[in-house]
Amino acid sequence: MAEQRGRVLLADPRGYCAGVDRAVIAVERALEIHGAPVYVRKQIVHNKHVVATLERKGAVFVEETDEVPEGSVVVFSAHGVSPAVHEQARERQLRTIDATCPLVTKVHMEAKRFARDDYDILLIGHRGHEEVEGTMGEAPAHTQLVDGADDVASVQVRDPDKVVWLSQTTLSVDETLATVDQLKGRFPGLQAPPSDDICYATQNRQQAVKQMAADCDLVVVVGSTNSSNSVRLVEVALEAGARDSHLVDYATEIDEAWLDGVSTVGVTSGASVPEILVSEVLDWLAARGYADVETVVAAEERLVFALPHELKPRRAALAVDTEAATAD
Ligand code: 2E4
Ligand code: SF4
Repeated sequence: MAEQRGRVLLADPRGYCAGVDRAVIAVERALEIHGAPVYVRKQIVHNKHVVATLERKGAVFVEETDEVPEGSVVVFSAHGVSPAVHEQARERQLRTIDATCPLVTKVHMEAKRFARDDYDILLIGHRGHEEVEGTMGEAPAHTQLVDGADDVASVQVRDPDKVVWLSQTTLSVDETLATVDQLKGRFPGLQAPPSDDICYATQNRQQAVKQMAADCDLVVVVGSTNSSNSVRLVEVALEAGARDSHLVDYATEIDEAWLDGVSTVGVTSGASVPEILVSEVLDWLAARGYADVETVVAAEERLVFALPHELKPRRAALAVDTEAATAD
């Protein structure tokens, strides 16, 4: 056994949220019902291991629906799609299964509603992220992207008393509040979303990291580099006082040098990360003298989402996409 070098603080909650669980099961269920190949537009969730595992089971990941043979089954990823993508799928007679997280759909509904009421919508989020592209697509003529503080100065609105901010679901809570404060400096009448757009899972994972960060010499976050919520956990850890923090997909990516002089290692994972990858990190650390694991609990999560309606038993036959048209 390795000589004891220090302890591990393990964040709780971490890993899969209800939306990811539902999306991954949706692809597995689609494969069971329809057989391989089942096409998936974009990565179902932003995790290398999840994508590779589903590929081995017969999922084929594509960037756009025009890569999917006409009449085939296609799953839309958890991050959501714009009405234009539903339309393209309809044109190609694709049989769609929409695995968009219901909490992303909620933001789409807010965007549609505020566009219908002729508001200017300031969408706080990361340029190029799939979720932002999907949400903006609901009301492109009414929506401006605010990708952090640098964009605040260039925002233009028609009526400063008819402006609302919405956001991507996986942002840093603190950074978003700071951006909102700056926007309010320019538009005092700015309205807030009717309920939090940054979702419960994002908030809870950030809160757990905050609770342990100041006690950690190193925080290892398990997650992929294109996973917004996972990347945010590294930033939150450093912001909240961790001496060092790194994002890894697999335990084998941890550099032994990161452990020099380290007595407390924090471990957490993004919302798209299967627990097996965290277990492998804990084993890797235990083999190097960090076998003592203490859990840091920030919240209890019980939320479970029903599967997409296209997969419900009574509706085994898939309908051709019938999503309502855009508000614009
Ligand atoms: C859908 C919405 O958005 P992010 O890059 O964090 O996605 P990821 O797939 O890593 O996490 C799951 C998810 C999916 C989060 N929000
Ligand atoms: Fe849904 Fe939140 Fe999970 Fe994203 S992180 S899939 S919004 S529950």
